[in-house]
Amino acid sequence: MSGDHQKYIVFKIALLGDTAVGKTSLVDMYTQHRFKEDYKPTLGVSICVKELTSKRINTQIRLIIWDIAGQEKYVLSRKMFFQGVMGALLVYDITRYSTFENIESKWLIDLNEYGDQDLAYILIGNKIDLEDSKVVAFKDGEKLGQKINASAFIETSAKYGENVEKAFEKLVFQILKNEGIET
Ligand code: G3D
Ligand code: MG
Repeated sequence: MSGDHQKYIVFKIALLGDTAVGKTSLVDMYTQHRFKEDYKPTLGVSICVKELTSKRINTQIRLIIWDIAGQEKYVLSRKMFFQGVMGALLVYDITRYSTFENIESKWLIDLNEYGDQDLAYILIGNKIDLEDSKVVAFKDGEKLGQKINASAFIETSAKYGENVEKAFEKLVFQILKNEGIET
C-alpha cells in the first residue's frame, strides 16, 4: 500500500511586547485545547504547545509557543528565548501609546539582534474591544507594520477572540512560505 504520508513539523514561535499588552491572553485564547504548558520560572518564560493540521499540504504542525513571563529574567535569557524561533508576534496595546512606541524602539531591536535573519513576524494591535480608550489608530499600526516589514498587521481582541486565530494562522503561513513548504 502506498499513499501520501503525512508530514510532521515543529515550529518554535514567540510573543514579544510590553507587560500587560495581552500576550498571555492571546496564547490562552488560541490554545484553548492545549495539552501542555510549562512555566520555567528560572528562565522567566512560559512555554505551551498547539497542534495544527493542514489538510491542504498534508502536514501536521506542532507549535511551541514561548511567552515572556518575567521581564527581568527575559533580559537575562534572551539568547535562549530567541534560539530557533521561526516566527514572532509583536504585540502592542491599542490603549497605551508607549507599548506601540516600544515595538520599534525595543522589541524589534531584540528581534534583529537575537533572532534569525529570515524569521517571520507580524504586528498585532491588541484590545480592539476597548474602542473608547483607543489611542493608536489602525492607520498608524498599518504604517508601522509596513515600515518594519512585518508580514501582516492585525488588530485583535484576546478578550473576545476576535482575529486571534487569524493572527497565529498568518504567522504560521508565513513561516511555511519562508521554509518553502507553502507557496
Ligand atoms: P501580558 O501577558 O502581555 O503581560 P496579559 O498580558 O495577557 O496578562 O493581559 C494583561 C491584562 O490585559 C489582563 O487584565 C487581561 O485580561 C487584559 N487583556 C488582555 N487582552 C485583552 C483584550 O483584548 N481586551 C481587553 N479588554 N483586555 C485584555 P487583568 O485585569 O487580568 O490584569
Ligand atoms: Mg503574560
